[in-house]
Amino acid sequence: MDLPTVLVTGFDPFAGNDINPSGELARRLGELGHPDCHLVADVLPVSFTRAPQLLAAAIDAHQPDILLMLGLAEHRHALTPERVALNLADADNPDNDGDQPAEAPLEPHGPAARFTTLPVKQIAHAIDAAGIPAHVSLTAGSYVCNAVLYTALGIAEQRGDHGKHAAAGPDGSEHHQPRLRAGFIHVPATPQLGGDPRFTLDELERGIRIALTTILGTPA
Ligand code: PCA
Repeated sequence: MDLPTVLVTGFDPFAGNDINPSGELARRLGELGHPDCHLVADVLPVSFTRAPQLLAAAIDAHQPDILLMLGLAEHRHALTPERVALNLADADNPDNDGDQPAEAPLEPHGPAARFTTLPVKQIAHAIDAAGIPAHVSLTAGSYVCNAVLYTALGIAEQRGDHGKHAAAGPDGSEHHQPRLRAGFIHVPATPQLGGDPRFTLDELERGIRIALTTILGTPA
């Protein structure tokens, strides 16, 4: 049986930090892999314009069955799978391109919100049960992480929710795209960033591996 393809993404450092644990985790998982899937990884720029574009290109290139995006939420004290992405760009700080949108829609004609298609409660319970603080977060905020989640869920909707289906290719031919299950987990600051000493990169990696195992173990 073919193993499912999982795309894990993280982000570059931002807001004056030298590192972003989400990018480090994506790189690490891409190098080490996971026994139950074909794991590919990408690190996205913290840019309202470029991150959604590069994410869409990575989805096109890898055709994943599952997309797990990671980002840093410096002031949270747990791993937090996100329930909802909002059609809103409202930044307290400029992104890495110097853009700072205020109260702007991400897609002028898009829905107000899109819901993740990952089992967020099961993910949070499984991580928490392994001794790593985790809980479901209602929204991914209104910065770049929310923007990529909103974009990804829009792409996933276009692929349909009913398993493999035919889609017309650019040349009019039909090809099959796998259903895409997509979601986002914010990770807390590591000790290097002044975070809780418990949240070492190793421990965050353990938590994300539990999330992957949980996702892979739930039906598509
Ligand atoms: N966290 C930011 C953007 C990049 C990241 O790692 C966010 O929560 O939107």
